[in-house]
Amino acid sequence: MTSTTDRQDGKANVLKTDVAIIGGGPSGLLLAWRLTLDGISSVIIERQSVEHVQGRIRAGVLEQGTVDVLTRAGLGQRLETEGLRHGGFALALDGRVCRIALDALTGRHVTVYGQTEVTRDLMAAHFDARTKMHHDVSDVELHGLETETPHVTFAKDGELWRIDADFIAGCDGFRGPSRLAIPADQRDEFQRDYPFGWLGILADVPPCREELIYASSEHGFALASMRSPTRSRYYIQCRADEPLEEWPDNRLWDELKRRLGSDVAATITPGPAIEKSVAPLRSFVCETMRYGRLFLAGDAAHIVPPTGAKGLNLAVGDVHYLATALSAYYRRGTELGLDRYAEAALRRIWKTERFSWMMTALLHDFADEDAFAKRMRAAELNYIFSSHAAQASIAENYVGLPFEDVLA
Ligand code: RFL
Ligand code: PHB
Repeated sequence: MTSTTDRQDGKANVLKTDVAIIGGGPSGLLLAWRLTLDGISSVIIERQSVEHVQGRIRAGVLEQGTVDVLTRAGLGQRLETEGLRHGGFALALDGRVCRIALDALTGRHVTVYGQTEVTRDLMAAHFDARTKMHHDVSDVELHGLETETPHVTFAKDGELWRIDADFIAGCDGFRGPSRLAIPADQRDEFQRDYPFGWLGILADVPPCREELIYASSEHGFALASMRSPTRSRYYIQCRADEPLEEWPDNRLWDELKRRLGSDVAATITPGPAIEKSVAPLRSFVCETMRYGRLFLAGDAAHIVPPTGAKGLNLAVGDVHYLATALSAYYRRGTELGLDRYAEAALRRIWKTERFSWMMTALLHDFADEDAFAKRMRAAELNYIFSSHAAQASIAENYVGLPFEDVLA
């Protein structure tokens, strides 16, 4: 069906579509694109402007499964030429380094390609296809989720709008309204907040190494990452409420060098920050990923701490399952995939939550950690450094767990 516009019901402009998508981040954009490819109509509503969505600096590492999903959806052209294939990454403990050889241990690799680029590719595809996207909307509300005729209302430029749809996809991140539209007594949620955050810096300087380095040091965790051969991304563990103004560029570069150790420090090229921000670390799962005609996907349903590089990859996994299920519904009239969506997605989500939690616990300094806990953490890292089996387990999770067939 094609979306139809502008019927007036007296008060609001009314849109009619198959799937109303709340949130135009990577989850919402990819879902809409997959539906478009299958001839299913959708309307995206997004709280922020196009420029704001495209400018957000977030994820950097794509699993091979994510690259495959994007490539199969015709979004692989720039990713193929500009993405950096990484066959390994390093774990460092007080200056000693252990390479996790992803390629040798799993036969797979990851691709460094920023979330900003994934978003740009998706937006470009939608602009070409003239997808209905409404940015800068406010007052988004979900209605009739338990009926067969759900709808969404919102405001834009002082006018009221209403979208009548068969389904609503909540792709509006951790703070969006979709999850909260599920009655609290019917929402099953699990959360762990960590007593620290990450302070990130993006700079147009060459990366210090060809592969990522995750470092645990007596001064706290640090990560050396990148976006391209000329753009670096670094992070340090900091307080969850760390004031950014206390971190002029020079102080941050000095701290990175201290935590990454003298060998790596010698190869760091400092430069002016083009972005600097603090992000809190959290693990969160809402197991109620379906409520009537509402389906949650991506950060709306779960958050992982960034230590495993999994947030965007999990979001793409959800969307792959949901798009497959919706396609089967519209093309073959089967609700099987929709009925299985939450349980199939959650199996992958919980395993990925475990990996992200484990990597976070392994590499960060915890304020309440006693001397014994510190020794256990060092012993665990030392074990990983010397064990092929332990390295294989980390590699298997880092490159990404396989997808299930949601229709089988
Ligand atoms: P998003 O990206 O939060 O998008 C949700 C969209 O919904 C909009 N929205 C609303 N729209 C309409 N009405 C409302 N009331 C709305 N409220 C919100 C928002 O404006 C937004 O546009 O969720 P989505 O699409 O599910 O995508 C998830 C990813 O963004 C996220 O998981 C990753 O960025 C996490 N992440 C990483 N993931 C990886 O896979 N690999 C990484 O290396 C990685 N590194 C990271 C990360 C996240 C980080 N931060 C800042 C949290 C590094 C960091 C520092
Ligand atoms: C990033 O480059 O932003 C990045 C890389 C790996 C992570 C988290 C963030 O684990």
